[in-house]
Amino acid sequence: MDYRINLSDIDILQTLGKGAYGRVRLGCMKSTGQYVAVKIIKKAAILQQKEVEHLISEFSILRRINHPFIVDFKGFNQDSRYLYLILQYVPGGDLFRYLRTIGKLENSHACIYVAQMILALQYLHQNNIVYRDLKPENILIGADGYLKLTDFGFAKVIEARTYTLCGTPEYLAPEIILNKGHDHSVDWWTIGVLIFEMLAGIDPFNTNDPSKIYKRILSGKIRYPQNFNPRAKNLVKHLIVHDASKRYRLNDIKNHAWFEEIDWNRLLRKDLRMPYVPVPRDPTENSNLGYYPDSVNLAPEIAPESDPFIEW
Ligand code: ISQ
Repeated sequence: MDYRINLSDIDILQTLGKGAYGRVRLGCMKSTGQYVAVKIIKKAAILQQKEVEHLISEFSILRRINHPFIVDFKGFNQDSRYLYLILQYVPGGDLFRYLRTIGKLENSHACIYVAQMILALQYLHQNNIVYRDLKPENILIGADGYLKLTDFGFAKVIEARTYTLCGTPEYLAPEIILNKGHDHSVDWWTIGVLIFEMLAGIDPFNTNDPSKIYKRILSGKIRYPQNFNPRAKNLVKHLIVHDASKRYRLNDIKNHAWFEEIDWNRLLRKDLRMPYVPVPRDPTENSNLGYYPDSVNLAPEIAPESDPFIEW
């Protein structure tokens, strides 16, 4: 399947978000009126080899995955200056903004939100992808109130664990025999941080002095607010664990008492009631997604043959 989408088929509208790579703008498919999100990446900003690799990896991951709690990939294009990733438009804003607006989440709401991210990570891990960048900014709220994970710029494809089937076993490390890749475990740490932030309204390592943040993470000390749900606290204590081999992983997490109320199968089928459903609105009218000046010039451009195109 060819994912190339003609940019001349899209009206490019206001900016939805900004990052180091460039920005995400709202687009409207001229033929259908359907909204899309267009992630615009400035080639000049990604000249370092590592960043090019991240981008190629983001693209190759997005094109092969499909999950209810992950933003849908629609296509891509490029011209001499920009790369364009065309994604599903998710209208409810991101969880960062939502959290800052309402302060913190009720326990049952946090639980059902985190559960969706666990299913998204489970799916990615099953497909040998580690996400590595879970945070409220990367979680969008869909029109139906279900969440969508976005931004695969840091996601990494890891080696499929097939070593045990080939080669001699004498040299196999226990974590390979036991299929306990430490790669996945970084995502379970971030689930712990996410649970804390949703319930406390602030991340567990927050400090006024940004230079102290690494020290705080490495110190391992976390202070829980008084009213922090005890089951959630128990779970976080098993996730924010320095020794990755001792950290809870998928089954420990899904079977934890904090998720007692969650019917994982019904959740995956989107057969549960969501705590918050965004009010439908015209996305081109003063959005709740924040104001970013639309300074990127998107005049359609036909690229000359010699352009430094990136081969996907
Ligand atoms: C889709 N819809 C709204 C905002 C977005 C931001 C980043 C990536 C995809 C998005």
